[in-house]
Amino acid sequence: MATYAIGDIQGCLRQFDALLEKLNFSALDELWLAGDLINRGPESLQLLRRVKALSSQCQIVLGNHDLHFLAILFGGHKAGAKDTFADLLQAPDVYEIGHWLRKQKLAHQDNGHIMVHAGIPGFWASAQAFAYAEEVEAVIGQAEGITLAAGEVSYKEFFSKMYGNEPPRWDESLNGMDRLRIITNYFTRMRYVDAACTMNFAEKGGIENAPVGFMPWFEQAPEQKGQERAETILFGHWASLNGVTHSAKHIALDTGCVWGRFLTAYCLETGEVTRQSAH
Ligand SMILES: [Mn+2]
Repeated sequence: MATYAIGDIQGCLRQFDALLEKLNFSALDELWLAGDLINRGPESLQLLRRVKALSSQCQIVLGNHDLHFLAILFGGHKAGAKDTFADLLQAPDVYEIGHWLRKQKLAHQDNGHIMVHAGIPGFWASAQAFAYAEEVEAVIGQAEGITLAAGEVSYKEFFSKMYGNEPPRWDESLNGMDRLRIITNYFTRMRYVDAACTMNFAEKGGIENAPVGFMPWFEQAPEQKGQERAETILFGHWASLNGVTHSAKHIALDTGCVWGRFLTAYCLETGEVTRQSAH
C-alpha cells in the first residue's frame, strides 16, 4: 500500500486519471489531495464526482478555489468571468457535492506529514495550527439546522463573508469572522509573508520574486530558535514555484497542470515523484 499526495487538479480530470494509471493506483492505496480540485480547468463537475466516489481512499484539504465554489453555492456570491465550473453549479447533484465538500478539512496530518493547500505560518506550532484549522472546519462543516449560540457564525454566514484580505496579520485576540477569515487565508491563500506574518496577496511569482520585506512562508523562522517543525509539509497553491522550495521539509505539489505543465504525485513512503504532462 502506498500514499500519494497530488497537487492542484483544477478540473483536469483526464490528467488525474492518467496519473492514477501511471501510479498503478489500487484499492489498497491512499490519495492525499492538496486542494483546488476545481476551477480554471475543463471538468470540475466530473472531477468532483470522481473524487467523491473515491473518498473512502482520499484525504482532502480545501483550497481557495474549492472555497470559492462553496461561497457561490452557500454564501450568495456570483461566479466570476474566469470561473469554469458552470457545469458544476447547474448539476442536479450540486448540493450533494457541496455539502460533502464543505465537510473536508483545512489541514490533515499522518505519519510525520502535514498537508495544507497554501501553508502554515512559521510561528504556529503544528498542534496550534491544527486547533485553528478545526475552528474553521467546525463552522464550514456544521450540521444542517443546528441551533447556534449568540455570536457563533453559521456556515452560510461564513461563506457570505469569507472574502477579503483583512485582518492583515494574526493576533490571538481576534474573534468571530475576522479570526475565521485570517485562519482560512493562511491555510488557503498565503504565499509571501513579512516578519510579522502579514500576507502579501499581490505577488504570485516564484521564490526570486519576493517583494521587499517579504519571504516565502516556508522560509519564515519559527518564533523560538530550535522550534523547527518536526513534520514535512505538503502543499499546493503556488504553481510558479514549479515544485522547488530548496527545503526537504516543504514539498510543493502544484506544478501547474492547468497552465499546461504537469500534475504531480509525491509518494509519502518513498519520496518518489511521478508526473503526468498536461498534454
Ligand atoms: Mn490555490
